[in-house]
Amino acid sequence: MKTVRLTAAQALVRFLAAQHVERDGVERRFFGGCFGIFGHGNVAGIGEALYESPELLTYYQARNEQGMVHAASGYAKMLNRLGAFVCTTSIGPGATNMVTGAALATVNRLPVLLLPGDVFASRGPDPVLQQLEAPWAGDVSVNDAFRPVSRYFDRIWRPEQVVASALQAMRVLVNQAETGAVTLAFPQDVQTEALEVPESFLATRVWRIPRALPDESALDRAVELIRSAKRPLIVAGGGVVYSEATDALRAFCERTGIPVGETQAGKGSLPYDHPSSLGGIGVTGTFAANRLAADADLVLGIGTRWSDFTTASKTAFRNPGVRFVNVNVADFDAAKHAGAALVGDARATVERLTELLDGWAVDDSYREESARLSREWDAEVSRLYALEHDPPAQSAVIGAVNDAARPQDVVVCAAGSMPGDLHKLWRTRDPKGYHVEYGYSCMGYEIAGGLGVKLAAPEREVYVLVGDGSYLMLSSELVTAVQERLKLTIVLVDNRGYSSIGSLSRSLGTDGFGTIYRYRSNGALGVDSESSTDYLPVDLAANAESLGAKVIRAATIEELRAGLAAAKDEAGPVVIAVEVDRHEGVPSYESWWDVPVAEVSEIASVREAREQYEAARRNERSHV
Ligand SMILES: Cc1ncc(C[n+]2csc(CCOP(=O)(O)OP(=O)(O)O)c2C)c(N)n1
Ligand SMILES: [Mg+2]
Repeated sequence: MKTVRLTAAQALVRFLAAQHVERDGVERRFFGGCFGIFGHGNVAGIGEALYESPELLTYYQARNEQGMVHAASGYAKMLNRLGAFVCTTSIGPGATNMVTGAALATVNRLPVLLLPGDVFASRGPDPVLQQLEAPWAGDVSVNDAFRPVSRYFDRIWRPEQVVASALQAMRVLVNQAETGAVTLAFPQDVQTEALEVPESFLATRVWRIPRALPDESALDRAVELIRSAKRPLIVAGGGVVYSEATDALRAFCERTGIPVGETQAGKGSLPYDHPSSLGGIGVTGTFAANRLAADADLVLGIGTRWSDFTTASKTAFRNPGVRFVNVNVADFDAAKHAGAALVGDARATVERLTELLDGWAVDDSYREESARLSREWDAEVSRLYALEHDPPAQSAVIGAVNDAARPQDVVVCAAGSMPGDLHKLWRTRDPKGYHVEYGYSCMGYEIAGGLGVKLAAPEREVYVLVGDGSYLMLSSELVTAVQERLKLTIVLVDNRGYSSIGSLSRSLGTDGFGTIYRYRSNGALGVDSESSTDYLPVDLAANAESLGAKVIRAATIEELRAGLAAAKDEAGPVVIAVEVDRHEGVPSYESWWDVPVAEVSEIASVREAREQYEAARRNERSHV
C-alpha cells in the first residue's frame, strides 16, 4: 500500500478537497471551501494545512462562528444539498458558537461539516485555556454539546483515526435521508501529529446520489388511495425542491388536476401563477390552500416533515376520513400521520405515480374550484402589495422587492414577522427563488445565509429581508460580504422591536410585553403603547455603513423602489433601510397555531385568551 506522510489535519484537508458527488450524470466537487475563525485550537493544525495548500480548499475568514455555519447552510440549501462547506474553529467558545448553527443545519436537513478544535488528547497541558474540566468524566469536553444537534459525531483521538472518521462523515453528509450537521471534534495536538496516509484515501472519490423508488406494493396501495379520493391535495415540502422534482410535480398536477399547497421549504415547487398553485399552506398559508386542506379527503405529502406550521398544529386537515400518503426519502418522515409511506426520492416517485395514475384525474369541478381559489388569492396579494401607508406597510415592502427581483433572483429570510408574510405574499417564479430558513427560524441567519446563497449562485441577485431584531442579533457576516465583494441587497425592515412576538403576545393577552426598544425608565419594560417618543436611539443604517456596506435610507415605498433600482449597479453589499408600521401586519387566513396560554392568571386579558385557546385546541386532531 502506497502511503504519504502527512499531519492528521493535512490528510483531512486533502481528503475533503477530493470529494465529489454525482446525480443524474452531473458531477461536482462537494466542498465549495472552508469558513473559519482561528484560535489556538486550530491555527497550527488545520490552519497550517490550509495555508500550506491553499489551492485545495478556498479559505474564507468569517466574523462569528454561528454566522459562518449559517452561511454554510445557505450554501448547501441553495445547491439542493449537492454541495457543502467546511467550518473550522478553535476550542471552547469558538467551537460552541457553532452549536446553534449545527442545530439549524440538522433541523433543516442540510449538510455542513464542522471541525471544532478540541482539548489535548494527550491531556498533557490540562487544563488548556478554555477547557471545561468535568470532574466526573475525563473524556468530556464542551464539544459534547454537538452530539444532540449532529447527525454524526466523532472525536479524532489519534491521527490514524482521521481515515475512518472522514469516511463516515462523508457517508452521512451525502445521504439525502440522514444529512445534517456532521461534527468531527479535532483535538489540537492530534491535528498536528503525522501519520502514514494511504494514497487511496486521498484519491478523487465520487459519491453517487441515488434516486430510489418505493416498494412496488406500497406504490400500489398509495395509487389505490389516490384513485378513490374526490378532493385530494398535495403538500409540497423542501424535498420537492432538493430532489429537483418541480418539473415532475408540475406534469403530475397537470395530468391529475391535484392542487398544491407549499410549506416554507417547499415554496417554489410550482410557479405562483400556475392554476394548481394554492401558495403557502398552514399557519402562514393562504385562504386558498387552507380551505382546500380543511375538506381534503387525501393528502399527498411530498418531501415534508409535517411541522406544526404546516399542519396548523394539527387543525388544518378536518375531514374526518382524511388519509395521508407520504413520499419521503426518510422513512422517519414518511411514517408520520399514519400515512401510506412511499420511501423514495421525490422526483423518481412522482414520475412513477404519474405513470401509475395514467388516465385518472380529479373532477373538473374540483379542478376549477382550486384554479378559482388560486386566482382569488393572487388578487389578495395584489391588494396587500398596493397598501398605502405611512410609514409603509411590510406587505408593500415585499411587493416592491418582488417587483425589483427578476424571476431567478433569490429572497432570503428566517425569523420575525417577515417569513410568514413572505410565505403568503412572495410571488415565486423559480424553484430556487425562495429561500426562507423556517426549520429553526433562527434570528441572525438572514445576512449570513444570504452570503452562502450568493457563494452558491453568483449569477443570481440575492435579496435579504432582515428585521431590526435579527440584524442586531447577528449581522457581522456583512463584513465578510464586503471582504469577498459579494453582492447582497439587504432590505433592513425596521419596526423598532420584535413585532412578530409583540403581536403574538398581544393576541395571548400579555400586551406586547418585552418586545419593543424603549428606555426602562418609562414604566414597564417594552410594553407596547402608541407613543413613539421614547424609542431607543438605535441607528442600524449607520451601523451597516460603519461595517463597509453601501447604505440607502428609504422612508417611502417610492424611495424603496428607487433604492432597489440603484442597488442593481453596486458591486458589493447594499443595505436599504426602511422603517415600517409595526401594526400594519398581514392577517392570518383561516388557520391557527398552538401556543399555550396560562391556565390561571390575575390578568383579565390572559384569562380571555385562555378561553379562546381552549376552544381552538379542541379542533386539534391526532392523525394516528
Ligand atoms: C435566535 C432566536 N432567538 C429568539 C427567537 C424568537 N423570535 C422569533 S421572531 C423574534 C423577533 C424578531 O424581531 P425582528 O427581526 O425585528 O422581526 P419582526 O418580528 O419585528 O418582524 C424573536 C425574538 C428566534 N426565532 N431566534
Ligand atoms: Mg422588528
